[in-house]
Amino acid sequence: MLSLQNQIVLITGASSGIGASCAKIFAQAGAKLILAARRFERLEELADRLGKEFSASIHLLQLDVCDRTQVESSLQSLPEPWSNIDILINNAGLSRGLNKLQEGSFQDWEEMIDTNIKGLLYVTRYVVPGMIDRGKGHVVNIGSIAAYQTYPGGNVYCGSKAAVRAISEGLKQDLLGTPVRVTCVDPGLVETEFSEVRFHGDTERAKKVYQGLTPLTPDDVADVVFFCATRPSHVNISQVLLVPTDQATTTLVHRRN
Ligand code: NDP
Ligand code: 8X3
Repeated sequence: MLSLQNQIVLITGASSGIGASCAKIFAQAGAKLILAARRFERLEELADRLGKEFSASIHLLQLDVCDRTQVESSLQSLPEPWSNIDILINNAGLSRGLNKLQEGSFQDWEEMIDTNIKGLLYVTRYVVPGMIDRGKGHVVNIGSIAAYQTYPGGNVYCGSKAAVRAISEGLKQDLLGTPVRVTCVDPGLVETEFSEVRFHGDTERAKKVYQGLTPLTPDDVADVVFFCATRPSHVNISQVLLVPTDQATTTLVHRRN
């Protein structure tokens, strides 16, 4: 495993799924982690595990990325050794509902847009200027296959991930001439709490999403994020689309039952 000793990595949405797996792989490589999410007790449990397993150095932030004032104050009041963020993993995100647009819930729409688009923008806006000043940095955005292919009922979620794709491209263009890299990692089906959140806690419906196929694991995605973040500084992996072998498009999947 490559060493990331003394690298500071901020991961949003680290309390579950892909974010928690990213925390594990970067901790294993010796990075110092800032783990952010709303569920603080989850972060504490994760930090405890990673501390025991890898002697990881971890700073926790209870943070709702939708709250711009909170994002600003949390990031601007980071204690000195933690403020020089080298790698930002914008992972916090969610889907809510799978309704036809004409029957959609305003609250679900706002939650997705506020988290997946505006939250990502707020965190990026407060972190990237420091990267430019220090002449070093990497932003990894977790997008989705949903950015490329809209599926029925996916309307606003797919739109939010298409925005992440466009914003990642825009940031890369705006950072041209600086050493700061931008990567968008776009996974297909990954079994996490994602579908439980989408279906507002309906675990039976959530399980069916992955039934009969072998989905990606959050560790599979973290592996890719880690690979992108550990290339030589002249190499920028701009986009990665990774899907389960059982998935060809958002809607074309192979199920064995
Ligand atoms: P999980 O539901 O397991 O994890 C989502 C994470 O985002 C949690 O840690 C949650 O923490 C955090 N989060 C949600 N809202 C906020 C908020 N307002 N402020 C801070 N943190 C927040 O799902 P995944 O791990 O699957 O999702 C991670 C990312 O991957 C998302 O952006 C998702 O869109 C994307 N993705 C997922 C795929 C999948 O199939 N699972 C495929 C493609 C992309 P907390 O609730 O504690 O705040
Ligand atoms: C998550 C993957 O296909 O459920 O972004 O939208 S999908």
